Amino acid sequence: MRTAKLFRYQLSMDSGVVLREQRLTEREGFVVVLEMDGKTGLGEVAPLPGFSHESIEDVYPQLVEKLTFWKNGQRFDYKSLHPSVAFGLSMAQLELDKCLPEEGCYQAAPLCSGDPDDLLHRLSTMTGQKVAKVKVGLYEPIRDGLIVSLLLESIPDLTLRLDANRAWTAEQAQLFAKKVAPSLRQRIAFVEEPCEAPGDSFSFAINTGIAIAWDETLQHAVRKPDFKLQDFDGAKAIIIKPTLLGSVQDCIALIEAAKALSIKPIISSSIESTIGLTQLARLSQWLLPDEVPGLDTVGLFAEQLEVSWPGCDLPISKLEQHQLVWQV
Ligand code: OSB
Ligand code: MG
Repeated sequence: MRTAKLFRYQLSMDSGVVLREQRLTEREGFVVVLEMDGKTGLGEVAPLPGFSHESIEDVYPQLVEKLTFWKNGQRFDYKSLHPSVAFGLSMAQLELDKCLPEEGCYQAAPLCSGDPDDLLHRLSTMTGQKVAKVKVGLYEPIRDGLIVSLLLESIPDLTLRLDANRAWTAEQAQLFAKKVAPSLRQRIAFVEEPCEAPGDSFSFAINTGIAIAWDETLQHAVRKPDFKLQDFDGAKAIIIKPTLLGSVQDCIALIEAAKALSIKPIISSSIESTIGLTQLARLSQWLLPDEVPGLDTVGLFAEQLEVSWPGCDLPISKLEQHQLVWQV
């Protein structure tokens, strides 16, 4: 006996969350609940406005169609689905099949988008590998360079991941690099997407010796039919955001391809609720046990959904309190 339910959730965000110059006051998405032979699998389908190409309205008919097929005994086929739908359905199926190990990596790289004192405080309580992520490109590149140097000099065992979200011109990226002494540059694990043009990001890496990672460039490229990861081997790392990329199987294939090219894959959040976020933590622990994932986004919310992120004391709203929009 198979049943499928589709919930539509709305979660309030912490007040100051800004994405692509837009304030995000509320996060919306669907949660799929599959039940079969007393087992349950959950999957989150939550296109991220400004990042996903599909909208929340686009995903609903695909979900209803695929869940109807599933109810009738068919297997999911993830080809030609919106990435967020492929991710959510494949995750629900994986959980139903008990193929997603329980253990998760909840030690996400702490995210800092302004106050270095706040980050210093959080890092002082961190055990193990000290990795943090700092958003750059929001202020003057020289100021970013000075803050990065200050952090690296204050904490000798700290490694930083920086994310510029393509904010810099080639010249601005150069101004940033000039403020970071060459002896400190290896402790920048990578800068995600320093420049608007991927070619400029690549030149930045060559000229400064500071490694780069592809995020937007990768999310964009995987949509093309002739995509080959080999074409992106100028980067030290790739940021894997399953909600923007597709099924768990596609993510695994990309991780394997990256490993073969000695590119570090990093599983990261697209601001999923705690349902999707804890599954990403489990996926990361399973596939990349030695890598700290980029999942420090629970703090952007004002509430958790159904399950708790370890150590997070935000209130939890239960799935049943949200709208059950469809079931079969
Ligand atoms: O800028 O990389 C981004 C989340 C949603 C959309 C865009 C971004 C992010 C993150 C996730 O930064 C957290 C992380 O990668 O550590
Ligand atoms: Mg990024």
